[in-house]
Amino acid sequence: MRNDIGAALRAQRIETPSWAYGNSGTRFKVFAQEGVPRDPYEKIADAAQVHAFTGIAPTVALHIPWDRVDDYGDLARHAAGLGVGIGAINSNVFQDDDYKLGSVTNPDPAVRRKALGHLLECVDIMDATGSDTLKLWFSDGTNYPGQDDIRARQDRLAEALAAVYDRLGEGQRFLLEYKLFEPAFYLTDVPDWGTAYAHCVKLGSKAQVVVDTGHHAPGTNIEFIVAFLLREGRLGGFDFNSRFYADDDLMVGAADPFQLFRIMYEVVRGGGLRPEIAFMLDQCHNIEPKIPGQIRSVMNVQEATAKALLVDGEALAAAQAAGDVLGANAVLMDAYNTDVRPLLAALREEMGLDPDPMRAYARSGYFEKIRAERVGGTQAGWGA
Ligand code: LRH
Ligand code: MN
Repeated sequence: MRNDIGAALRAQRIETPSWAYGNSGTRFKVFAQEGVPRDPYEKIADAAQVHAFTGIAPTVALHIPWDRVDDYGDLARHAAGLGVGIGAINSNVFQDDDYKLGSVTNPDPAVRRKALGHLLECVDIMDATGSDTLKLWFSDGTNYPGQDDIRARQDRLAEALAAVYDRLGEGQRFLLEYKLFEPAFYLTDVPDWGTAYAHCVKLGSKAQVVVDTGHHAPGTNIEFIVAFLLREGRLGGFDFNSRFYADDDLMVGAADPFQLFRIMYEVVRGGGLRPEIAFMLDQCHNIEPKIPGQIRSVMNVQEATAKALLVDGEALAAAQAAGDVLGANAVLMDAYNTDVRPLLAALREEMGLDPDPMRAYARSGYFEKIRAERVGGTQAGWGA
């Protein structure tokens, strides 16, 4: 394997979400699972397992209030003791009764102040945990035309984002997440990358866009958005998952591994394989076991990245310059059709890891241990 590819793969960093280790589901049913964590400490212990077996998942994203604790410094020390760090802090202004008509865009100034208060509290938690990234997703929107004024809501949103931006400390940033629809079904106030990008550009370099791969209209060319935002220096990161229909939050690469490859190719081509870009998973393992689901997901991103790194850039550029349509496409497909599992198995052995993380985790007895220990208490979930 070329040294640069090996070095890039060893340096890859994928962040797992604390909420993927808790119970999750749909409006129809949340199927509880044995051994599920009861608190953020146990969630972080499970995330540390994913890092232990993959070697490339050293941080955990938190979600507030799902991961609220009395002492965030102690939680960060707990994580460090397990060999992981606290990643992005995710705000949550989508589950409080007061936010029915919106959070930062709500017509009621008192509700807007409450929402802003939560966002600023999340920056305090960044200070306490050493996190440098705040992730902002707003469920804000309307369900019927005329329900509220589109322009006024954008003014309110811009005002709140500016206040959060001003609160950010040295080395801190926020990532603004967009989503086409759900839970709002007529208008979402940050529905697409263009809206998120425009708000971020107005504020400054500490405001960047996060691309959640499940948040686009069917047929959207997501890798174009990635290439464009990278070129603009406004790609802050990804919420990786996959979907067949809507925001299904399935394992990344499971529904469309070719799309994930195309996205990672634009990341590699655009110089995006670097620590400033947060490669986060945002998934729900509604029916499958959660820790193996996360391990498989990290491996899916790793495989797509390895294939992207194998693209013969010189041959591709030559074919593109020559207008050789089929030749250029073939260069990309050759990389995509390369079985990278043997080289990744070898890489893991070089990293002192078992070449087969899924088998190694299954043999570790960790699941049997947590299933026996985690009896009683309240299993973690979305607390909706
Ligand atoms: C919204 C979203 C957002 C998170 C939530 C868990 O759909 O993608 O990133 O806050 O899922
Ligand atoms: Mn997301």
